[in-house]
Amino acid sequence: MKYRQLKPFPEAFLWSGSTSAYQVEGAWDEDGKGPSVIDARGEYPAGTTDFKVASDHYHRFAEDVALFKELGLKAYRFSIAWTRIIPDGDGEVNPAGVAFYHRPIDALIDAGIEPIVTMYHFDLPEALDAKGGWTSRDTVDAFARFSEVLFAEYGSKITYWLTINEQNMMILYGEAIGTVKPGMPKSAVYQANHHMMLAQAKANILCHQMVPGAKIGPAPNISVCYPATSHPEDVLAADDFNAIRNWLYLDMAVHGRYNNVAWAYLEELGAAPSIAEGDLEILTNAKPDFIAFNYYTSATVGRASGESSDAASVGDQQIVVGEAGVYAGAVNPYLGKTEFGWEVDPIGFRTTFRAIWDRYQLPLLVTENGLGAFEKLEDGKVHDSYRIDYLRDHIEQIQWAISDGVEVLGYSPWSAIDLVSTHQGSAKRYGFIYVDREEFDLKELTRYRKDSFAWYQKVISTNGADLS
Ligand code: BGP
Repeated sequence: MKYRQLKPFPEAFLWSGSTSAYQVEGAWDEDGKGPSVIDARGEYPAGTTDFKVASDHYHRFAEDVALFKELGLKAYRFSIAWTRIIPDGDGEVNPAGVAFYHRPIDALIDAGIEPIVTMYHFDLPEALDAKGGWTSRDTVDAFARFSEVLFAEYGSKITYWLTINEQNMMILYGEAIGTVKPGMPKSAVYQANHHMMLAQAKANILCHQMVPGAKIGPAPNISVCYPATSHPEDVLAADDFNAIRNWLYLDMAVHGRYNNVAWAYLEELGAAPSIAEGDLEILTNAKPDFIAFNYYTSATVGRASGESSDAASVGDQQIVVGEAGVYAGAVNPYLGKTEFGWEVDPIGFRTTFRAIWDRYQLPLLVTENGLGAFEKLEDGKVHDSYRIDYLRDHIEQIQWAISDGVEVLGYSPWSAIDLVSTHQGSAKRYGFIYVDREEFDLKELTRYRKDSFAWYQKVISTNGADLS
């Protein structure tokens, strides 16, 4: 439906930008930080580097926050590395790590920027992984304790908390991300998933007990899934994939129960997790204040033929990998693609807003959305008109969603500043700010404003009224 009159963005709309600790900070072993599974990730895609220096934000946060202020950000979403706070995940708290995060948080607050904290963004402490990681129930308690430290330490400064970034992607594409060991059986993967859900629920409950006024929510990657055709079996396959990819995670986070279709799928797979006494009570007692979600593109699937060839080889988090007998990944012929093969679907963004709002009626916060591209600095400039187009097209759809009656708290595009991509190293850039480094040559790591910087600055200063 098109409206002649669009509703404006709310006055308090959080125009934001996003990063995560391991992708932006560097200083991977400084000041007592322990190794995470990402640091320990042995194999990187050919030609890419690791996250040891990243964008060196750890040492340059003051300069970066000054740039965010100039950009006009109302909020900034970043993650706290568990391994800085508790280097081995469940042992001693590291005072230097705790002290560190006070500095960027204070700098943000001084700059009038609302800090939005992700508590866990893919970087599980390696020491916990060595003890079974999320397949062990002990990791649930370790996360709950970590969350207590965060709430006690930063609760007076942080209003918006995100529990776990893209839990669904860690489960579905964990081997590619580096959070699931190659060959781990599905039963173990979904037991780990159950434990993450419990950990999230415990953190949610603790947050409400410890920090009056704080708001906390999950942050999965949610995209509507289209059927490849109107064939009823394709429609059913899309419905299945929506349940397995999206609603499994949000039904649990919001209502504390397993989605019935997803549960039936897990039983069929022999991967239904064991649920201990008391788990369901914890899960239902957790009440998120909002739903955060990451959106890059929609997904399209068709019916599975039942052959193993339905399962494409490992893709990444935005390229659907089919599953034999369940659904087959399909290409949407109506959508263009980025240089990295991700389809671009702004209207799917609006449809996704509607779908989440319809199901849960909780305010929505977009915590990632953006365009990865190869970029070159020329005379100190990056002319990223393609990024401006991508972001404009998506911001327009937020306004359509708002006009549909969806409550939207804010928009945090990926990424505030260039950082190391999860899959393709430093060559794949997303930021408004260019960081001058190559894959293997760190150069000076000097910051430059891209064309999209001035554009987003104008968008924010007009509260979304001028997207030109
Ligand atoms: C999301 C992750 C981010 C980021 C982004 C872009 O799944 O939450 O950490 O990496 O995707 O992905 P990539 O870096 O692979 O292009």
